[in-house]
Amino acid sequence: MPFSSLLKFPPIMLALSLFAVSAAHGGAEAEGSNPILRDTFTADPAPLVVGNRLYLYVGHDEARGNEMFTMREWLVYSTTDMKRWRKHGAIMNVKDFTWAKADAWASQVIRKNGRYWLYAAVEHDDSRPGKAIGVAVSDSPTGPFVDARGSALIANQDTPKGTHSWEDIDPTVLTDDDGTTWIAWGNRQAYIARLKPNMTEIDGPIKEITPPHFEEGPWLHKRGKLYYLTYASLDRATHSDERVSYATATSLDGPWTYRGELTGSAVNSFTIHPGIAKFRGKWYIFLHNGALTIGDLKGALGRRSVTVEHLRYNSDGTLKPVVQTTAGVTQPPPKD
Ligand code: FUB
Repeated sequence: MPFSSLLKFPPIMLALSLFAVSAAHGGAEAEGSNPILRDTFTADPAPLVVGNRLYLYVGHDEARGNEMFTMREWLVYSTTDMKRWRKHGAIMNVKDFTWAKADAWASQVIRKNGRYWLYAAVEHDDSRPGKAIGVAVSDSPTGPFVDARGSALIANQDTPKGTHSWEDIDPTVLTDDDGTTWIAWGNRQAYIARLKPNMTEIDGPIKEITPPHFEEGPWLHKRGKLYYLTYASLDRATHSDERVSYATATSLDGPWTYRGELTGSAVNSFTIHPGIAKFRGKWYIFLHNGALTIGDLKGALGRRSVTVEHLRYNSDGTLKPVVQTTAGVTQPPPKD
């Protein structure tokens, strides 16, 4: 809002609107503290840096009562300073994939050839039962996105050795230095494949790359010559909620070397879902938890909220443990 328009409002209204902003961040907490998005419940964060702006794609958690996940659409927010977040609204509804019947689950958007490509997990209709991955495209990072092929890019039947019908979820996409784009995804089984340059077809075989304790939510990124596969893990022998673990490789094809756990579990949430980006020279890891209350709706399995923490590397390329905090990135990274 420009300063000139503020002059139209009497002082009491100005005071109330400033209070609303500060109340939205919990009063005493610094702007940008965790959870970073507080206007609604959000999950499965997927950052994308475009110039001086970081876009954050999320699923919209709308569960009521004890519903598990009620997710119909994907939303996008953006920031230039990692403190103040601008809401851009919905970029696509699951109904826009006409072959899908429900579940706007985890997504990621990448930019290629000047366009923005959204890869997203949904529930396929009964013609190809099970979870599936769709691809949509837009000329703007804030959408709207439209289905780019009119059918699933990956359906349950494309991974016949998988153990269950919801294994084909949570796509993550990475364009390598040679220009080829790869997609990885999975639940309990993790897969990777190359995409054709048109971004809407798989190119060649689908390879299974399941690392130890892999549950879901893979995220691919590269730093220097090293590739990272960061994911929601569940060591059923010791934990009842997901944590984040990671593996590294010198080639996307593998072999992947397991590097252990990166985080503990999220507050009040069975799931945790990593998304990683380098922005203005610093590395960040986005996660979600169930800590937020909005009105009379308490955080829960299906009412999650996105958070962010600093991501730090050791000199050998391994990652330093990430502690989930309320201050998040409003504080400098911890000293070693
Ligand atoms: O948000 C729905 C599902 O929960 C995602 O696809 C998983 O990664 C988990 O966060």
